Amino acid sequence: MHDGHPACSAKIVSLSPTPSTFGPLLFAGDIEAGFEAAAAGGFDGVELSLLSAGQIEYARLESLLAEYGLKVYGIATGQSYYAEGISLFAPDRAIRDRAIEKLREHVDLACDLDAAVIVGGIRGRLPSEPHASSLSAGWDAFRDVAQYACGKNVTILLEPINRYETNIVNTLEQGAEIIRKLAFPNVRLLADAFHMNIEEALFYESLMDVSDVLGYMHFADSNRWAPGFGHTDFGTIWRALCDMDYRGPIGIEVLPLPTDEAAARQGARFLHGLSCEGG
Ligand code: LER
Ligand code: MN
Repeated sequence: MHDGHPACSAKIVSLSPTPSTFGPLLFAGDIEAGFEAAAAGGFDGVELSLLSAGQIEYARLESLLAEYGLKVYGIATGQSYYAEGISLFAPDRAIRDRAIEKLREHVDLACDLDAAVIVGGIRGRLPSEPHASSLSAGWDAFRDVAQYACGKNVTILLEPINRYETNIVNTLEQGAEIIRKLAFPNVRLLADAFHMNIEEALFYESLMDVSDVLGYMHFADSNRWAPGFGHTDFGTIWRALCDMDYRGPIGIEVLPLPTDEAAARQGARFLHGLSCEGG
């Protein structure tokens, strides 16, 4: 059951079925090893980072999920930008259209898996001073995907990302503002502790201020290692999640350091150690 306080939130770990240029994914290229570690760590499920929806054979995925007793909670889509330069805010319309098409395919897959689709890295990055026209075309593209997902009852997660990776939505408040303005029932905010550590002035206040739209968390420490391996103040983050009665998934999205296995073990240990009495 995952409908109690945040200590009962679904605990998940981010994996990639293929080797990836995007770093914070465990067992990249060996999905079975990832599932085995997720099950051994007592995770409820996984987030899959995919270059495209067709990258993983559905029947094999279903059988692995059944075998290890796991569920896919989220599909991460940023690899399209990092590996292929395909982004939702690209000034070139043909590239934006390609991003929309890819995201629609991710939505179809997510619909079958009862998972959410993350729009983070795939937003891309605009030339130094974002032009109003590119921004508005990008948000039109985002709206197109959100509308399509709405028809399929799939949640779209907008993830603010730090300034060194994108210049389109860095802070939680910027993300929340857009979500409130667009007013789709299926668009929620994904807060990643790694990006928050760079962009937010205060963990507690920034989270409480977006509690109306928050739907998913990524936990990674200040160095993007598993929580507990860096200096991020997770006690304060956890206090906010408890105070707002957060119930969404909590994912470990971390670098495979010192090893994939050690990162997964630490992520699991950390999540299992959280309670609403102390954190
Ligand atoms: C993805 O979840 C993320 O956190 C970004 O750094 C890149 O897409
Ligand atoms: Mn993230």
